[in-house]
Amino acid sequence: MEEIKIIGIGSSGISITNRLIKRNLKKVLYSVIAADKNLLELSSANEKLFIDNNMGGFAGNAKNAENATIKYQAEIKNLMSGSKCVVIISALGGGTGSGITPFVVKTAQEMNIPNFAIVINPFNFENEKHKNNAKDAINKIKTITDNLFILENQKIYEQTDNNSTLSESFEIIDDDIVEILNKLNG
Ligand SMILES: Nc1nc2c(ncn2[C@@H]2O[C@H](COP(=O)(O)OP(=O)(O)OP(=O)(O)O)[C@@H](O)[C@H]2O)c(=O)[nH]1
Ligand SMILES: [Mg+2]
Repeated sequence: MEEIKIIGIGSSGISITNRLIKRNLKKVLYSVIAADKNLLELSSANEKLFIDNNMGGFAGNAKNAENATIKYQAEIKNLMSGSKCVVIISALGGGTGSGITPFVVKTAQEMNIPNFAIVINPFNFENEKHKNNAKDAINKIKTITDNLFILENQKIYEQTDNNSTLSESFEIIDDDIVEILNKLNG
């Protein structure tokens, strides 16, 4: 495989890709799609797509995020066009990640670009809205593709000590993502 394009979605997608970029992985390019303008400015990704809703995010409303994103389909196609393979990454639960990720996967499928989705389920302590957003998004993605990897943020609790920062803790999930990317990159 020549080159993977990673597309990080939502606030989590920005944070995850920022940490992955520091690992200097070979044969990987980065894009992000998010509604949080301030966080987007802190993104080190090669390409950034801002979904403008004047609120910096969709405050957990996946339906609103999906509706707002439909009019950006041309820009999303632009991000992916010419790619040998795209890997769409998001921690689910919030509005942006849960609402937009299925739409981006569907768009990749429509473009006949080989694509994989890596999604992360919310922690057990998160509210029902977050859990339902994640469930709905996963169910939708499953109707679009079989190339779906599901990781669990809850795993972090089993593997960290109390002295770790949240960002250090998330690296446990990043490690799993890198393992998947290495497999895909052959
Ligand atoms: N593994 C991992 N999970 C994260 C990270 N940052 C946030 N999350 C989780 O991601 C989930 C969704 O949160 P956000 O990414 O902030 O939500 P969003 O997609 O931006 O959605 P809205 O802000 O509601 O529009 C939450 O369950 C967080 O715990 C990260 O860096 N790594
Ligand atoms: Mg957000």
